[in-house]
Amino acid sequence: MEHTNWYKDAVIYQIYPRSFCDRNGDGVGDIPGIISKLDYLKDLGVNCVWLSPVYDSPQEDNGYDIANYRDIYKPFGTLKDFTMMLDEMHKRGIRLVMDLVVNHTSSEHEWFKSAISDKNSPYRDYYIIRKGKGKNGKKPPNNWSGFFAESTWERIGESDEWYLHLFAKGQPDLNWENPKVREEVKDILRYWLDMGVDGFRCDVITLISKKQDFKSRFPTLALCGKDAFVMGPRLHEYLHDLYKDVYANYDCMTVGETVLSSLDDAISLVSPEREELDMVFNFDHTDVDNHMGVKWLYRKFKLTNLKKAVRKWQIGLKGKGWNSLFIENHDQRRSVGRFGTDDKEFRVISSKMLSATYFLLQGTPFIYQGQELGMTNGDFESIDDVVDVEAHNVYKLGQSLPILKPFLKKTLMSCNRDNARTPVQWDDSRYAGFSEAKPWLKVNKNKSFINAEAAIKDPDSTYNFFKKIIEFRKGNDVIKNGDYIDLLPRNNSVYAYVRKLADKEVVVISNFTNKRLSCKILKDYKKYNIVLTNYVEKEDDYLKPYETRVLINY
Ligand code: ISL
Repeated sequence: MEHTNWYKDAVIYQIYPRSFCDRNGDGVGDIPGIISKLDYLKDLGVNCVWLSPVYDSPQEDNGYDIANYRDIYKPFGTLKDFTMMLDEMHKRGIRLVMDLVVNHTSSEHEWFKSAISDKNSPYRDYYIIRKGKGKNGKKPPNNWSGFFAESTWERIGESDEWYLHLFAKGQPDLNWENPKVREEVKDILRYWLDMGVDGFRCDVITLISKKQDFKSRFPTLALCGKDAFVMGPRLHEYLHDLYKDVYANYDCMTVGETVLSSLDDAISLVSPEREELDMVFNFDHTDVDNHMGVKWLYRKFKLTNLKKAVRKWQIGLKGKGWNSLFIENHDQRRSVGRFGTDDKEFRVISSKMLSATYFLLQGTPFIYQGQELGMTNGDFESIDDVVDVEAHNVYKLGQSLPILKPFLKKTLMSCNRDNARTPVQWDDSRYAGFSEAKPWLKVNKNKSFINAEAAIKDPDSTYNFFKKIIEFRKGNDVIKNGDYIDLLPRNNSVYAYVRKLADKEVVVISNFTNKRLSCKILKDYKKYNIVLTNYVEKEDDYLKPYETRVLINY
């Protein structure tokens, strides 16, 4: 089947179903809730949805722990609801990309339950089970540490054997060395593709192949052993195999979440001739305000670091692969109030500035639910307001290791993942129009003025700015294929770049500070037409706080 590469013209909206819209009144979002908002999405102008997991799951990690790959988590709805949603999306010209979580299953998956209850189970080798160390194997097989601030090994009952889990205990890693596991994954992919879904966002896909020595590594602060499980030795082989046996037969797309991977890794994954993945999500730009990729270790934001990360990927992938563009997702805190911006006085202005700045880069843009409303971080008062398993593990670690306390004091509340997971604010009613019942996670008080109902009516809202920018992007060849030129790589206040295709240029000039600044570069583009901006009044040589201007010469 010919791949039309439709994703290169897509604007993708990520739905985190638990927090999107609740229609059955249980305080948890659901598929009927999504269906009820499809006209809203159509109106916004997006033409593809990435749906975070809706599969049957005990929800230890909100669905990233799957107990049955072929069914829907009951509180979200049924398979019938799902096919209706898919149908309604397609009717509106919206494609659907599912989340594919196959580095691990849930510990409630039948495979795992069988694997640990019976040594002779045919599913035993579906997982990574190793003998422990020490007397009676009471110590874990090695010292690897995982993503959720806990050991990566869990002992199987009182036995001398342990299973590997790079994430929570309830997320045992699958053993991809076993060809049966790979065939199971292919069957799962075909099941959903045959139903009509258009592609997959492949969760932590760079972790599926592990070095088989399973030896301890030199101890490190975070992710000890990562050389054994990031970009493992058989990753390319596994991905190509999926491509050849499955993706090649459908006009679908894949975007891989590639934690801790370099630009060279990415090139090796998305170069079209290799037939592995279409795009990857890299995190260089979201790591600019932390140390060593650990978000709890906050580092002051510097615009030049952001530009450096963007430059590296815009130029590095040019002609070799396709970029994904995002500044928010369900694991990141909200963008407004981040990257040097302000989520109070200049909230609307700065959210518009951020959107113009990332949306017109080369690649496929993603919008995370609520980002189009300029939604802010949660207004959590204490850890008791937070649900996320990762945050609770980190909190416990902080309690046991006082040396971490000063770091965590600031970041536990402001950086935890629930900041992006608060219920979408549809209106200013008690539960923000998300639900009739008390939601599973606290609604932000600012729903009284940040909500979709108000935003749709207000021509100056972030929402209406997004509509314009999506419209401007549509079919624009300069944005799709033009070169990227960073005009002020060393400037820490103004981000200015050109997209250029033959003699056509799109120029974006954004002030990343809350000050009015003189900006010489504006003179160079005096004759260009302003197509988008977040202020009505403009000065020739000055940028107002968080001002952005998008200019064209054609
Ligand atoms: O959010 C992170 C740390 O705070 C990331 O390291 C995150 O764990 C990593 O990007 C992998 O994320 C994906 O897989 C996880 C799941 O919890 C995340 O929601 C998902 O996006 C395990 O499936």
